[in-house]
Amino acid sequence: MKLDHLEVYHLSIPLVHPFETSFGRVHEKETILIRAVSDGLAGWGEAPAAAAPNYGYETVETVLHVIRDFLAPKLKGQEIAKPGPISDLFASVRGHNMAKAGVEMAVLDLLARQAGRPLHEIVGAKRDEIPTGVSLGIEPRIDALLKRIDEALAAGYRRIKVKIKPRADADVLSEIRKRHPKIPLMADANAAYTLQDMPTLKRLDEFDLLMIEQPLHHEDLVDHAKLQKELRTPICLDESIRSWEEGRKAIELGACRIVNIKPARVGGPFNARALHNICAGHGVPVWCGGLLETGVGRAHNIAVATLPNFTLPGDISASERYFRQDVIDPSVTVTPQGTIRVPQGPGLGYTVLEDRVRKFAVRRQTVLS
Ligand code: OSB
Ligand code: MG
Repeated sequence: MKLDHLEVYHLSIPLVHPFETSFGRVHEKETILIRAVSDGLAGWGEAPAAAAPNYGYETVETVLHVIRDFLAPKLKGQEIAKPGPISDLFASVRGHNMAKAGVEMAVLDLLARQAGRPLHEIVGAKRDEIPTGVSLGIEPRIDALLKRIDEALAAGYRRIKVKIKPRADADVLSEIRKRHPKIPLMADANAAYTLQDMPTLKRLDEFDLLMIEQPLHHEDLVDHAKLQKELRTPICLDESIRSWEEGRKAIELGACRIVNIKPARVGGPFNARALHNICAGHGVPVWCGGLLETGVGRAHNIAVATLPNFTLPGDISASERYFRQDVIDPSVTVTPQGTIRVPQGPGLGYTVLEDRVRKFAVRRQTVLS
């Protein structure tokens, strides 16, 4: 298979509810969708970078630049025989994992549709259903957060994750535990602490959290290992793990006991699978994180999350929690049991609504033709 056409859409979609983390608050999701075409069939991928380089250094601008000027030229005239880690072709481009992931996803969806097979049969495993949870942003008022927790529990979600930051941590968790002493609960700090905050971080042990996600610097492993020795609560790494090699090093150092796998963060679904396998080999459980993706990225995440070592409920929640209108049909829904049914149709298993994509697109560019 050779690509006839590759195009990139920059979308801006209003969020149903603003999302606040330790690094800031967003009211809309900016993202890049990639459409790959061969023989009249299209495949879709997503590079869910944001407008600003807060979670990672990539932004919608850098994704567009890197795909257009460096990745797309490598695909020109290239024969792609079968689904696989297309990001190998991009090895000479350092970093920019989200850009690489978005292209790999689009090509993978296209090949899967050509073969008439669902994505999860190619990059994941045979599974009908995956358990899932929610990630709740920081709220200016604790009552608002407690209400959102109640709603998520009533909807069936199996695990609650809340964002924390210095001075909005132990008190918040204490209020949650007063109301819900037993629910599966975790906290994500998005790199907001340092080892100087050891007393605060040690206090979090009293809340029986499933884990604390990325407490320290976004590229750190060594200090996380020091911290893990002092904590009863397992550390889960997100930002710090950008490849399966880093996953291996983190585990060998004792920097974490759990890994959040985001296919976009690690350069695509096949790198995500390699990271999953390394973790499985070390007995380290994983779960699938998210980056407020549209249905396109969400469907790719669902496929990867069917792999057997995704034993913990992740952050893949229903489309309606994020967007009034998603770009796929049907939108992603969650059962009253807190699971997502894995779609069985070819490729993503959802129809990409191209008129919706155009509606939310602020920019569109052909990068290969
Ligand atoms: O750290 O997991 C994170 C959203 C944006 C950037 C970083 C993170 C998140 C989330 C939400 O926690 C995940 C989601 O619901 O898609
Ligand atoms: Mg995180």
